[in-house]
Amino acid sequence: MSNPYQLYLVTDENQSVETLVNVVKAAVAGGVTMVQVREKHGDIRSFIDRAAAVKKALKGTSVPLIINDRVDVALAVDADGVHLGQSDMPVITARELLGRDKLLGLSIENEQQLEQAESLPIDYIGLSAIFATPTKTDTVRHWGLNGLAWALQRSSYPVVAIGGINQSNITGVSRTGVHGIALVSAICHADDPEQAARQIKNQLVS
Ligand code: TZP
Ligand code: MG
Repeated sequence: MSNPYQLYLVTDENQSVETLVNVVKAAVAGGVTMVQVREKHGDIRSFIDRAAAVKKALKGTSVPLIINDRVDVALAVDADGVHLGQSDMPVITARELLGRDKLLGLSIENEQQLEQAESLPIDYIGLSAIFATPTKTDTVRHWGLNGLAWALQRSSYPVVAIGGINQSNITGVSRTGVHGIALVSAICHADDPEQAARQIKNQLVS
C-alpha cells in the first residue's frame, strides 16, 4: 500500500465551508494523500458540520479523513482518525474510544515527548514545528532539518513534518527521508490549490 502520510493537507479554519470543500477537492485532485480538518476556535457543532462536509468531499477517494484534537467529532462523522496534541485527550483513552482500526497521530514538541510516544498506542507522530509559521504562533520548538533528522532516527513511528513548509524549502525536508509532510498555507492559500498540490508532490524526493 502506498504511504498515506506522504502529502498531508491540514485545513484552514478561517476559510468558509464552501472554500474549505473546494480546497479539499482541488488538493486531492492534485495528489494530497491525507486530509486533516483543523478547527481551533469554532463551536463543536460547526466543527462537526465542517468535518461532515469534508467527509462528503472525500467520498469515493481513498484519502483518509483525520480530525484535529477531538475524538467526539471523529466519532460523530466516522472519520478515519484523530490527531491529538499534548494537552488533548490522553492517547490511551482516545485509543479505547476509537478502537484499533482508526488512525491516531500525536504532536511532538520536544525530545521527552518523542521518547514517551514510543510506548503509546499511536500510528504516527507529527513533529511540530519544523520552521516558524504565521499559521500557528504558539509553537514551542523549531526543529529545523537537523532536529527532524534526529527525530527520524529516534522514533519507531512514521514521522509527519509540519510547520512553515512550502515550495521553497520542501525539497530539503523531503530529503531527510521523512514519511510525510503536512501543509496548511502552501495549499489552502495558493491561488490554485490543485496546481500547488501537484507541484509540491513533484518536489518530493521519494
Ligand atoms: N502545527 C504545527 S505548525 C502548524 C500546525 C497545525 C501550522 C502549519 O501551517 P503552515 O501554514 O503549513 O506553516
Ligand atoms: Mg491539536
